[in-house]
Amino acid sequence: MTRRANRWNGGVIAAVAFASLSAPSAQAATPTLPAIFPAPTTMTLGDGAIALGRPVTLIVAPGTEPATAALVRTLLAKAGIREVATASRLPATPDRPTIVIGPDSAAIVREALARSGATAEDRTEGYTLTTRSTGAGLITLAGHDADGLFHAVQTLRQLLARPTIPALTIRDHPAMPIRGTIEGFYGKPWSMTDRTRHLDFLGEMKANTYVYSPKDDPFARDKWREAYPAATLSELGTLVARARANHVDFVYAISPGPSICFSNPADEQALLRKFAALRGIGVHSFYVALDDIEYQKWNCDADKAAFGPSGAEAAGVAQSKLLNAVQADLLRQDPASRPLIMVPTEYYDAKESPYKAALRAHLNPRIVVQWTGTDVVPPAISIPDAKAATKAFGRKTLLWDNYPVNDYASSAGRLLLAPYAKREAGLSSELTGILSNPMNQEAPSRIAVTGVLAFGWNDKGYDADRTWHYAAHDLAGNDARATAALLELFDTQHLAPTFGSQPWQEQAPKLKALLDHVREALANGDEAERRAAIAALGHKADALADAPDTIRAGVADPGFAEQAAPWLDAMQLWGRALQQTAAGLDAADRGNPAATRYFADAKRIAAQAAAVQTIPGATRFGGPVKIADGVLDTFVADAPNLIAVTAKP
Ligand code: 14T
Repeated sequence: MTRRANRWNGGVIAAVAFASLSAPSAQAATPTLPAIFPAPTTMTLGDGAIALGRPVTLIVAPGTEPATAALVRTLLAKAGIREVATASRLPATPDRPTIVIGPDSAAIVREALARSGATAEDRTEGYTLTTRSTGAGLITLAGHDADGLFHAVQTLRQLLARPTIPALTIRDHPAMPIRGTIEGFYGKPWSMTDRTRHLDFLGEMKANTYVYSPKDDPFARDKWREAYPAATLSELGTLVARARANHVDFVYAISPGPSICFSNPADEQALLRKFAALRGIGVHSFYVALDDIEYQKWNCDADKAAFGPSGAEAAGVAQSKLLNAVQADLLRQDPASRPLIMVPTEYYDAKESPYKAALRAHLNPRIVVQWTGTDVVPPAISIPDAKAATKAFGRKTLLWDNYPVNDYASSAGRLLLAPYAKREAGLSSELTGILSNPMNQEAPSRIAVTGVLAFGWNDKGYDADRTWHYAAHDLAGNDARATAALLELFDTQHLAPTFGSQPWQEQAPKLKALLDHVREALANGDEAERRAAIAALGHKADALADAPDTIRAGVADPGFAEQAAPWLDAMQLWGRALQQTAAGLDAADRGNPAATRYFADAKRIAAQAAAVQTIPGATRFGGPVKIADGVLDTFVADAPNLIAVTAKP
C-alpha cells in the first residue's frame, strides 16, 4: 500500500490510502467525477476506471505537434509510467491502456472517439477527452486545433494525478476568446525567471495571452523610441519562444503617450520600427497603451495644427489615426496577425463622453479595446457594466482586471490573496476576454490569476472558493499540510482595497469569525464555553505561528517563499503574539496572575510583528507588512481588557 495525497474533491483535502499504482486495482476504488480547473464545459462519468502505473501504448495521430506528443510522454513519465510503446493502429481490444492523441480530423482519432461513443468538439481551442474502461482501457485526446489538443493534454495532466482515471467524457472549449495576464503594473517589473515560470503556469491553466507592459521598462514608455539593447532583446526572444511552447500569445505593448507627437510621421515610423524589432524575435501580436497620460494637452504644436485645439475629443481622433495606421501595418506585415489591442486614456468607466465618441467614430473596429470596470479597481463587475462598455467603446471589450495588482497606495504592505470573486457569471457573452493585472510578486499572484483564468474559460461553471483551494493545492505541490498552511496565510491577506476607502474583499474572514466567537464567549459564556473558545484560540495561534515554516519547507516553487518572505516573517511573529494572548486569557480565566506577563509578552511581540517591512524596491509603495490588519492587531490589543486579572484565593 502507498499513501498519496488525494486530489482536491468537494472542499476536503485528505491523505487517502490507495492500492499500489502498479496493481490493476481499478475495481477497488469507486470512480468519482474528478475536479478539473478550469472547470470543463461538460464532463460526464462513464462506467469503470483505468488503472495506470503499468506499460501503456501511445498512438500519435498524424498532424500532432511533436512538442505536444513529447509533453504527453513527459507527463506519463512523471506519473510513474515507465514503459510507453508506440503504435499506429488501434488494437481490436487493447491489452494495455492505450492513449490516442491528435487532431479530430485524423482518421484514427475519429475511430477512437467513435469507439468511446464520443464526438469531436468544433469550437476554437476546443477538445474532447474521452476514456473508456473496456479491456485495458482507451484514452482519446482529440483537439479541434493545435491549441485545443494542448489544452486536452493539460486536462490529462490533472487526471494523471489520480491513481486511476475514471471512464468519462469531457467536451471542452473556452467561453472567452482571450484569457491571460498583462504585466501592466508600476514598480519593479518581473524578472525573466518570474516570466518564464508564469508562462508555464499560463499554459497549464489553458490561458492564451500574456501582455508585456511593465510600466517601469523605460524602453516601453519614457524611451519608447529607442531600440532595446541587444542583450534585452535576446532575453525577450527566449520568453517569446517559451510563450509559444505554452500556446500563449506573447503580446508586446508600447506606451508612447507621454511624449508622442501624433501628426509627426517620424514618430509613427519610430513606433513601427520598434514593433519590427520585436517581430524579429518572434513577436506577432502588438498593443498600444494610452493609459495614465495627459490627454488634454498636445505634446507638440503640430498636433494643434493637425487636430485642432487640444482636448479629450481631439485626443480620441489623434489616437485613432495612429492606431489605425499601426493596425494597417500589422496586417501588411503579417495577414494572419492578431488584432491590435489598445487601452484608452479613459479606461476607468463606461460613461459616454466626447473622447469615447471619437474612438467609436474613428477607431478601426478590428482593434480590441480594454477597460478596467468602474473606478480602476472595481468592487464588482456585472453584465450591465460590460454592456455599457460595449456601447461606449463601440465593440465588445477586453476586460483589464486590476486584481491582484498591488502597486497603489492603499495596497501598500499587502499581498492580495483572496479568491477571484464578484464577477458576474454570463460576462462571457459581453466580453472578448479578461486579462488580469497581477502583483509585482509573480508566484503569489497565481492564486488570484488561477481564478481569473478559470472564470475566463468557463464563467458559468466557475466556483471562486473551489478554484482558490485548487490554486493553493497546486502551489503546495499537492501537499495537504502545505495547502492548509497556505490557506492560513491567504486568510490574513484577504482584504482587497479599492482606490476609495471601502475594500471590495473583507479582511481575514475566517480569523475574524473565530476571534468574534472568543469575544462572545468571554462576554456571555459560562466557564466551559470560555475554556473551549480560549482553547480554539490557542490552536488557531499555533496554526498561524507554524504556517510560515510549513510554507517555506513545503511549497515547491522557491519564488513563493522568496517573494512572500516579509509576510511569512510577520505572520510567524503575529502567531506568537496570539499564542501569548491565548495563554494570557487562559491564565486570567483560571485566576492566575501570570496572565499579566503573557499579555505583556504578546504586546512586545506584536510590536515586533508590526515593524516587519516589505522588501525595499519590490513594490511601488513599500512599508510595514500588514497581517490580518484590523482583525488580529485589534484583538491582541483588546484582549487584556476583555477579562479581569485577579488572583484566585
Ligand atoms: F490602463 C489601465 F487599465 C490601468 O489600470 N492602468 C494603470 C495600471 O498600470 C496600474 O497597475 C493600475 C493599478 O494601480 O491602475 C492604473 O494606474 C493608475 C490609475 C490611477 F487612477 C495609477 C494611479 C491612479 F490614480
